[in-house]
Amino acid sequence: MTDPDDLRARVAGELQRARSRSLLLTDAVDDADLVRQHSRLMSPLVWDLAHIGNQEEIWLVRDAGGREPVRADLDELYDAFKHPRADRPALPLLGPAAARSYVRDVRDHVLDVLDTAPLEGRELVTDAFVFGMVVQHEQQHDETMLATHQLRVGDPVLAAVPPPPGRPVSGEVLVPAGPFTMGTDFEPWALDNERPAHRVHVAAFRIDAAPVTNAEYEAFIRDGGYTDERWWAPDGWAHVRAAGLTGPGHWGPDGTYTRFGRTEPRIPDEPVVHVCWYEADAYARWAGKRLPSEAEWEKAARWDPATGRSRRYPWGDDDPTVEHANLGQRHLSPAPVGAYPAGVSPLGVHQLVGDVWEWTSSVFTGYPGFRAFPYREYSEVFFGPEYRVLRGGSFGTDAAACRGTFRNWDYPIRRQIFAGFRCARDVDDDERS
Ligand code: AVJ
Ligand code: FE
Repeated sequence: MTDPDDLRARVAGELQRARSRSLLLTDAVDDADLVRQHSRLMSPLVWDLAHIGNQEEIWLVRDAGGREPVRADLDELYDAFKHPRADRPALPLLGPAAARSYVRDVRDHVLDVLDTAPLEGRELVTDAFVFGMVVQHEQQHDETMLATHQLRVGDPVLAAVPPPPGRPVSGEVLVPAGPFTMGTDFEPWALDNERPAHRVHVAAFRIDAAPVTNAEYEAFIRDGGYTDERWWAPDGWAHVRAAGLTGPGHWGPDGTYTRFGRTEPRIPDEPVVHVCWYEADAYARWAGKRLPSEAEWEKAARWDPATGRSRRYPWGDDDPTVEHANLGQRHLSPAPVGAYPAGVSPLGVHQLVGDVWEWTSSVFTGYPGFRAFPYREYSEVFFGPEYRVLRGGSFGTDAAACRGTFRNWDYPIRRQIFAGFRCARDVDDDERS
């Protein structure tokens, strides 16, 4: 059992870390940029900021704390289900100064609640879970705001050290047939869709040892991949032509890409990013492979052949450090393949966590025995065939919102998120042993 005061200190530290990041992302631009909509797919940054505060008020000030509302009148404005992103700029939103002061007020109340919160108790999870959920909510919106920064036009305003160098990694890793434990009952901050733990039988398969790189993806384009219907799912073919796609998002002519306002030569051994599910699916077919299912991805990431146990992360049960994975906006790009030898899985698969979200072939559904917690709108209302699951987190994902069990989802046409992929392949009967 963790001492409640240690847990309190840890929660306070995580809340502070998330807030520093939110402020970094919103203080980096001027007020005109904060209220502007940089893409119809995204909210104005000032909406994200106040929405973070409003969710924190609802879950921690009112629900966990039992306190009076700070600003009950804001609930409607910042309810993501009431207003699609495209409509948010037209709302009577709090301006930059008012939004900043609102999130500060809410946070003051929350730290007060945290001082006396029992942080233990409930049936499914402890009270600390609600704090963990709010930390993850802020970090998830911070990643969304980072994606908005990528769509923003103008001079660069973000800076970071470059990622560590790569080393050659290629080929595939055989994952033998057999059951493994998918999902979790133990991970304290796991969200409802990661629960419960359940056994899944997975047939033998091969998975790429590293994510698909820019150089590999360029070969697909050079081979006419975007104009050859054979490689595309029917809906994907319709989309690629209607949208006029010719390569990943933010790629320019002459081998460049633009990220966070800087145009640079593409790095060949860096994982490709800003591709939609249809592009990943088409590449895989062209390569004679397919996308891994979610269960395959998680088995490759968590299953330890020595013990048969599922680990928290590919490298073991320890929380991520900068040696393990490219997470948390420490760098402003994916790292080249082979850059994280300390993060490799027991079977030898690299960079499953961090760098780029990885598209899987799976649609988003609840695990057997799923129970919505603490609200249906986090996951359950998204279950269904229209969303594909992504795994592993990106360079923009904070460790607080990233685990071997963590599930993300988006529409198959979307590529504003930091998404790439790796491929998998069935094992032929004569190869099985
Ligand atoms: C899990 C990233 C798809 O951003 O829509 C934020 C996370 N849920 N606020 C999203 C979320 C409510 C969610 N994703
Ligand atoms: Fe939200």
